[in-house]
Amino acid sequence: MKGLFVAIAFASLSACGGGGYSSSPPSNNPPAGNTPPPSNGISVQNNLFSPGTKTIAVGSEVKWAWNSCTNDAYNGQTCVAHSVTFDDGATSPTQDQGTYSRTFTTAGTYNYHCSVHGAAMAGTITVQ
Ligand SMILES: [Cu+2]
Repeated sequence: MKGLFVAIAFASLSACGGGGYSSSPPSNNPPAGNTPPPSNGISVQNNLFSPGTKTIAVGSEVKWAWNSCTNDAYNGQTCVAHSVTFDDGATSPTQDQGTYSRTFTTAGTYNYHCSVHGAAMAGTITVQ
């Protein structure tokens, strides 16, 4: 995953004319703490899960990727902590960066929410 960030950074520099130096303010670059949403995965944002509902086949793994960092005015970034916490007790850590994966081996409806933001930040996985 680190290599992808390097590739993105290099592409950004190239877009500015190359030369290894960019005069663009860091606020034009994607925050380094974010993880690009995985293919067929779910992005953890401020303050929602995208997509919020998902239907998968029994045995499938779902991956959540945190994209809760925003650039600030001081060349840094601010990242907000969230979790993926299921009603059945399974949970990710409360974290502001990274990923979480869960494999669903039994058909059913799995409701989850963010332990920080409660019912206002919730999602559902339907396994069939
Ligand atoms: Cu949250």
